[in-house]
Amino acid sequence: MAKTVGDFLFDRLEQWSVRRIFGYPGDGINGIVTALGRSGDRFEFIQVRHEEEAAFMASGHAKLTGEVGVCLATSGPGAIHLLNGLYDAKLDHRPVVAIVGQQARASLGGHFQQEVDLLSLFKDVAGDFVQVCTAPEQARHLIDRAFRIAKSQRTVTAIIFPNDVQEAPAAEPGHTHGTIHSGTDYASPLIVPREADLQRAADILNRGERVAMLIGAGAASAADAVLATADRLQAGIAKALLGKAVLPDDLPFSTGQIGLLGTKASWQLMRDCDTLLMIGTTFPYGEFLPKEGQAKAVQIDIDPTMLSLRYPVDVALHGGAAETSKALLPLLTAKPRGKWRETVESNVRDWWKDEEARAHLEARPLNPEQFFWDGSPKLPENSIFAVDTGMSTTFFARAVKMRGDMKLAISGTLATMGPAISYAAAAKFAYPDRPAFAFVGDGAMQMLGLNALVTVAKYWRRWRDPRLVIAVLNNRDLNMVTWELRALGGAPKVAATQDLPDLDYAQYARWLGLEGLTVDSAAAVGDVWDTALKANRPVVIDVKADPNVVALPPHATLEQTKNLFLAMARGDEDRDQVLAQLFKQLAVA
Ligand SMILES: Cc1ncc(C[n+]2csc(CCOP(=O)(O)OP(=O)(O)O)c2C)c(N)n1
Ligand SMILES: [Mg+2]
Repeated sequence: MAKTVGDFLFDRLEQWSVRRIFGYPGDGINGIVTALGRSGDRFEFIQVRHEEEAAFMASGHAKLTGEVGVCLATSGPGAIHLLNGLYDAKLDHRPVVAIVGQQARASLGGHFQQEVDLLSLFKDVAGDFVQVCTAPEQARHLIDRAFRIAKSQRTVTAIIFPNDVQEAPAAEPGHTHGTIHSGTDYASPLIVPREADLQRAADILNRGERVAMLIGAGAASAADAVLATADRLQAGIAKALLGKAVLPDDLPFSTGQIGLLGTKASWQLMRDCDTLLMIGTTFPYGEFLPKEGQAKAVQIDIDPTMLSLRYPVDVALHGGAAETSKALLPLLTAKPRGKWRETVESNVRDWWKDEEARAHLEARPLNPEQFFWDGSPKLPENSIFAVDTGMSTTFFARAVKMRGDMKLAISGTLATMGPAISYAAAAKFAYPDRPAFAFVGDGAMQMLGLNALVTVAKYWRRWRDPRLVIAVLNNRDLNMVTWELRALGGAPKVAATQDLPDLDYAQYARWLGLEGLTVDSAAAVGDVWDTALKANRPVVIDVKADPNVVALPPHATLEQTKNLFLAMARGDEDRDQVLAQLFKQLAVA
């Protein structure tokens, strides 16, 4: 049989080194699905429950491997379901290619069933490249460009295939006027700023007496150079959430996370520094950075659109994190160890002491922070973590210490609920020998996690190391937003919007053939971790968490504290428990 455009698509995906495709079928992509069926074992197709999962898995794959993630969905509803996961990848600058179906060319514009204007739908999320394949000859350059643009610009691209084109005979472009002749290679560059600009940056950093560094996910390949720089400048290093795995958390001069879920030591670092060096970060909250004018600043970013955006820097270096930091290093003069570094280190020690005390404050039935703190030293050095949006993010950010070769996927900029189990499952496909962990709120679990768990149940036997531990923070509340209502809005908890139904997540896991555990007391935390880490299949731990454990920002402002008390005074239904927890915490810090 002559090759169809669908067959050609898979040949070309293979040339772009694609091995795994996350997706869901529909008659809008029947011509692609049948070609996949003919493609032998060249691809691993991962069937999800919901197309949003497929997009989260593609995004997670890209976040964890650095490769392009690929997702496939049908026309209309399938394409629409992809959107949130695609935005997650786009906003965190990760390469994902979405392949979707469309109605036949002849029916377009006919208000036909499942006909959605997909170019308009994807125009924002895949604004860097989204095209309809209207002729077989077009397939080659649309695929090549979708991949090259996604890779080189670290963004999301999309190709839309009408279903009759999928089944049409494949065709190469002719050698005539107006034909396009594309190819598949892409080699990413090393980008290094000019010597004179590096010198300007070095002059600032050399003059600084109290240097702070802030690193993000963009510094992932630059860990050695970052450490050498910090050593030379006697700097303290704070980490944006997405940069948490870049450096281990036991460095005495690393202040850990920054921001609302960050540490007091990071806040002190930024408050007291006279010089700031930012590398590979788009950390959004300006109020946690030095006040304008307080610090001289240098920034390094491979994406020029992210330069001088959070703090008006004196030198904005467009360059790769590793190669630029390395080029800068010989221009930096070594500072002697002095009071600044000592203060940073003593703040870090104080922070960890307070954090340990906070994690062990009594709560009913269990202080969720303790679950994270006590689990942290038990986690293998090659663990891969996926953290959902909610209080898990805060507790993970503060209480889990990165070590060894740990990796992390989080929805940073979109901060969407729902991706953690999909990220973790994508991790297990990409790194089947490494244990993975998903930390998920009960809201996120009910939103998409219950479905994603079915996907886990379908595939886990393929993983050489079957350990995938899913910890559900069961607080029967959309807790993070409840705290936001209280501390930012001065409003009491609104039960109608915030309360969640209780479910037995452990029982649900067992029902799917997975292991299910429940922990509801401080004394049982160690054992539940040990049991989960020894399991011979994926495990769900139902963590019965106290929703009234306060996670205050590192330096709760007067305004936030006032709001919290106002919310209580206005009749918050959990007032007594919240105040009791709050006073316990205030006694620590
Ligand atoms: C898709 C989506 N919807 C709503 C939100 C707003 N939001 C952020 S955190 C949160 C609460 C999450 O609740 P849960 O998963 O139970 O975690 P918890 O904070 O209770 O630990 C909500 C509703 C969001 N970020 N993403
Ligand atoms: Mg919750």
